[in-house]
Amino acid sequence: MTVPTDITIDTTAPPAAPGVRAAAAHPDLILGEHSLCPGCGEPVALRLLLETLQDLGIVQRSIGVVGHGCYGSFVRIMDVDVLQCLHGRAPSCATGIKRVRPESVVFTMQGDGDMVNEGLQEVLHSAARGENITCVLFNNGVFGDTGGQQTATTVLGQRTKTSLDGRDAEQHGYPIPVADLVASLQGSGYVARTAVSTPAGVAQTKRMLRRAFESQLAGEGLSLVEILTMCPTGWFVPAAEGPTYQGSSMEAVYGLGEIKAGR
Ligand SMILES: Cc1ncc(C[n+]2csc(CCOP(=O)(O)OP(=O)(O)O)c2C)c(N)n1
Ligand code: SF4
Ligand SMILES: [Mg+2]
Repeated sequence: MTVPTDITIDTTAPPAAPGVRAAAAHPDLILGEHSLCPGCGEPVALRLLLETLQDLGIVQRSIGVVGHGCYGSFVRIMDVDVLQCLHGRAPSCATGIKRVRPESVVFTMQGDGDMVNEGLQEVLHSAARGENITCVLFNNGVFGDTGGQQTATTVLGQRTKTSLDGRDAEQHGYPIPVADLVASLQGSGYVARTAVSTPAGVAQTKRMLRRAFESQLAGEGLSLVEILTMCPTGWFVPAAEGPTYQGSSMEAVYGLGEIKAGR
């Protein structure tokens, strides 16, 4: 991916009223175009995440820790301090940053392959320790970046590159509901599962992200927002059918809503 150099700023646009951020066609904290597939849900989730930091006025003290997956290319277009660490290790790196710089607002951005396959112990131990960080999971039920293989969150019956006839419990085991696991630990503060497949889901995701960061600001322990994101490429469905497919598969199985609010 190349970083665009021809970004223009409209200096003729009227300023927003004090304390009100103008609705921007292009989010302030995204520098240029992403390189992900048409119909991918991850750019939508990224925008909501960055808008939340802006809405809360915490951009300057926010530090993101990014895992490895298709969203990894966002580090080049995010106008927020970020570091990228080894697969699945983002919660541990975030722990270190937050402990050294407690005044910072620290978040992770991980996929299901990264968080639930490659680094499940990292997020669980961080939650058990009550680390005051916010973990954001982009869950599409596949290793999107490497071609759509099954992950630990793939739901039963879901077709992936390594489960062409659909995930089968006897052969592949059962999916891991990571948000529920994190919520069950005493050190977690706020935990929610949401989706970006509908306008209502987008609005709900924004509210939940805000509550998660407010929880961190209140020092309640680890907060986690699991965002179900479309991966039409990895699901073998046309881009336009991604939201419907997600609604009938992952959303139907996992269910959406707040799982834990405050401890
Ligand atoms: C230790 C290690 N394991 C696996 C890989 C390959 N790998 C890189 S990105 C990725 C997919 C990550 O999937 P996910 O976090 O779900 O992100 P998505 O692409 O679906 O957004 C994998 C398996 C690797 N590079 N190194
Ligand atoms: S493979 Fe899936 S997760 Fe990756 S960019 Fe394409 S749609 Fe998005
Ligand atoms: Mg994934």
